[in-house]
Amino acid sequence: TSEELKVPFARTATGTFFQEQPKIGNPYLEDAFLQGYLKAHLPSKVLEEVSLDLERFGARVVAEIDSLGRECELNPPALQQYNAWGQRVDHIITCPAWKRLKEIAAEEGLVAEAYERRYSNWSRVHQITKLYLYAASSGLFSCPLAMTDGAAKVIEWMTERRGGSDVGCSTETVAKEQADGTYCLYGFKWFTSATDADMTLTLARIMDVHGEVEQGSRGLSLFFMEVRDKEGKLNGVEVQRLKEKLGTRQVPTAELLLDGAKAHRISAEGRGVASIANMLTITRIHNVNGSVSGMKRIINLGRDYASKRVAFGKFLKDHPLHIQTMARMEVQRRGAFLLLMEVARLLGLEETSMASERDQLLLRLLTPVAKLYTGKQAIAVISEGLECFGGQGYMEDTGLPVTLRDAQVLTIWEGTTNILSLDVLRSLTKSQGRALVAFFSAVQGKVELASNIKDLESAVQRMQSAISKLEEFSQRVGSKGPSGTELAARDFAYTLARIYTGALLLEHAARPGASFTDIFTAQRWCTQDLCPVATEEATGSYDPEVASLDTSLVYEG
Ligand code: UCC
Ligand code: FAD
Repeated sequence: TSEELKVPFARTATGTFFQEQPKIGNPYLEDAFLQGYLKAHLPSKVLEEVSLDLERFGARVVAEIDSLGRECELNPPALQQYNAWGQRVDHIITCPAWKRLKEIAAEEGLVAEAYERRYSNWSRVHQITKLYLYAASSGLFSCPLAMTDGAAKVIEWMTERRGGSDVGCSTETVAKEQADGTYCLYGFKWFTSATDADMTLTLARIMDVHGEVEQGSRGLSLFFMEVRDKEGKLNGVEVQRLKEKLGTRQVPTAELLLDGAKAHRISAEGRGVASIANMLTITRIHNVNGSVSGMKRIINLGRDYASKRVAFGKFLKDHPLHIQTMARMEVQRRGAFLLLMEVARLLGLEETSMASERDQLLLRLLTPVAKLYTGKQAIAVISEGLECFGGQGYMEDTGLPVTLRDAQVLTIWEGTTNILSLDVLRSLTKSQGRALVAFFSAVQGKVELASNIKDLESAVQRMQSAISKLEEFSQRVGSKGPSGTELAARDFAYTLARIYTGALLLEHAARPGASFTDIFTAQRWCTQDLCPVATEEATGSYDPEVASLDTSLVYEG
């Protein structure tokens, strides 16, 4: 009847209001901050080519990669242990989207770019920028790419049941030398993420003629092994089970038994841990990229949503408090992005033998600093990001919650926050303090660039005071002995991250052609992140005029 037709929720009708879905745009074109960075640093010819490539690739991320990534989340890997005839096959089945992502990665040269070095020392910046556009949409295919890159540099290796931080004590796999000089490996690998790889590099202890092995890091050597033989049969490897994980479910992480796997030793005996150092640098930089890329994606979706969703009679973007929340997320992303670019730039210099001693020390020190700090930022920003979508942010089928589940691993794998804080100390000890001298000199150089700019005056002052406090602290903490130094490791590493990021933001804001949002970002960081307590100056950031700056920060580009 006509009476029934007027009822909006009757029968198949589910109401008249449907919220529009948030969408990502071309992640290169929408990122004015990234474009500003490339313009400031790349030589003009390189900039011309790289920006064309990034614009094209950004369009491919939106049109093709993003939906493949989602498919990988919806179709996680499975393990087929036996075939229909009862034979053990241990076949890890991945979905077509995962395989397609592998092809795209090869087509785009997402790892090769770094080794072909078309743009000399800038090739790493090009590669990492491309990965930055890619990672958050890639359904974690960024993970095997990180390991491939690490292996290309040196190796890929595996954690055992006893644990993954203390590799020296936890690795039980043994290697028996064969008459032909190869080895057979026996052990249990507790975490192996690259299970669909063709080859792997792994640590094991060589048994002597009496069957004895040396314990600790010094007993470990590095081995290369192919996962399958020419007929496709597993090389003395059994896949025990796939891991049940909070996130990264797209990645086929498995427990493997090595039962006589044939392998070749590729490091000097007992130099296994030292020889994976290069890999640690590469994969940790990929981790930084995963963190920054994840932050960027949730912010992009959030700002699109804020211009579509109405609450209390206006768009979310017209509620200053909502936009202030997003602006704070964006400040974190911008700071983390510059730190990512800084380590990529230093890596590029090192790989082309153009790095000064200071650059090398900085690369060694900043890699763990950036990994540990951006991982924490990513979890916080992405968690806040889900809240920006209200209840929808919590709904699995929006594809939003997966971003938080995937972010949680960023502070665990590739070394936990504490292990990396201790690695920061290791880099200082190993360099006899020269890494810290390099740090202060690089920071001062960047801050000085900003010292004559009126709008940056108070930010520079805050930085100078933070630097002095850090210098004092570094001198004082040394006198507390090794256990006192160890207890300070995390706070110390966070402080290094905050100060270096502040210096990068100041440098960026001081360059010719910097925008007012660049200046505002540096001011914000130096007010809130160097010393986030509510100082008199901090209360200035609650002024109504600041709200329009918040909008510019969130919607720029
Ligand atoms: O989790 C994993 C992968 C998952 C997927 C990857 C995806 C990536 C991103 C995706 C984006 C979304 S793979 C497993 C990761 N595992 C770890 O990171 C291990 C954590 N544990 C550590 O980092 C520890 O610090 C150890 C195992 C590296 C070191 O322990 P030790 O036994 O106490 O080591 P030592 O005795 O202090 O160091 C042994 C040697 C020394 O050199 P020499 O012998 O010449 O004095 C150290 O200086 O190794 C050197 N070394 C280093 N060199 C140790 N760490 C480093 C380093 N970071 N750089 C350079
Ligand atoms: P633990 O070392 O037991 O850490 C537990 C806690 O103790 C942490 O909070 C840690 O910070 C703290 N802690 C430990 N030691 C110290 C210390 N000295 N001082 C202060 N605090 C300390 N590994 C691989 O080799 N290959 C892979 O492909 C791989 N894939 C993975 C995939 C996933 C999804 C996950 C979650 C892990 C993977 N790992 C892989 C293993 C990973 O690298 C380790 O789990 C990680 O390094 C932490 O080691 P652990 O598990 O032994 O933790």
